[in-house]
Amino acid sequence: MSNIRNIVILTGAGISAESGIETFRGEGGLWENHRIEDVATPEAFLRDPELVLRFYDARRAAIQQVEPNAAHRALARLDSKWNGDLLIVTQNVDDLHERAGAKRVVHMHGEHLSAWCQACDVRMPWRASLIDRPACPECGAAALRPDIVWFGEVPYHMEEIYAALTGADMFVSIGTSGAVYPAAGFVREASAYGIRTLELNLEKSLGSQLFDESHLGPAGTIVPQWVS
Ligand code: BJW
Repeated sequence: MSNIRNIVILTGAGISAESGIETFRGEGGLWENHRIEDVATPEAFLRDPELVLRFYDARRAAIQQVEPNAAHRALARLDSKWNGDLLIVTQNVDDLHERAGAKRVVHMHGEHLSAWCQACDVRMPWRASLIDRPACPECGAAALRPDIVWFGEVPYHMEEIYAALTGADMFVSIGTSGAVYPAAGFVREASAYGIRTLELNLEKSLGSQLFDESHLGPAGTIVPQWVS
């Protein structure tokens, strides 16, 4: 990586799989027989808020019981020693990159440990349940929801992400199936800018053929190998 100065690293559910968090589209990727596309939408929340809040309460509780793995720790090491620009863009809503020590992380699909009041538009740290529709501590309205980007909503930090991508020398995609846009399109955009692209994944993703290079294997093994 001697000629590489600026890196954008995209991570997906696969990087947290070895910490014990299930991926969305693999085996066991259904929750009570609901596909993620059926519970992670504003329409689902309007139709059946109890179902959606129960889903997120269970996931919020679960991520607080797991630990970062070797792949999160390897990226945190890279983050701390890297002299150029480095940005970890995660689609994940867990906090495992931060708990491993990474500093330069943006959560494009939101965060489990945050709640968003739709009445006063304030976001606040949140570790407990939301199912009882507690009042917003800021404005008192019963309008809190998970601070998660659902299908049809605009992902967070897009300006910062595209600015980093256009200035990058290398784009690395780790543990994502390439099924969900706009993240799935980053490799095409990176290639169009002439940026070197690398995929690290358990199996070939949907856009695998678009990468310059692809290494297959568990993230806990191949990410530390790449970083070292
Ligand atoms: C391992 C491993 C190990 C396993 N080691 N690897 C038609 C065409 C194109 C686009 C659209 C369309 N119709 C609608 C759209 C847009 C839509 C979309 O993409 N839909 C698709 C289903 C087609 N996208 C949106 O609506 C987004 N918003 C948007 O586009 O706004 C417009 C806009 C964009 C930009 C600027 C301005 C406007 C919003 C998407 C929100 C996604 N939200 C979710 C849920 C939140 C989290 C939660 O509830 O917990 O985010 S969906 C879910 O999928 C989650 C994930 O972040 C996301 C991606 O999944 P990921 O991470 O790739 O996981 P998996 O399970 O799919 O894959 C895991 C991978 O890991 C696999 O490859 C395994 O092999 C691998 N793996 N173990 C290494 N040990």
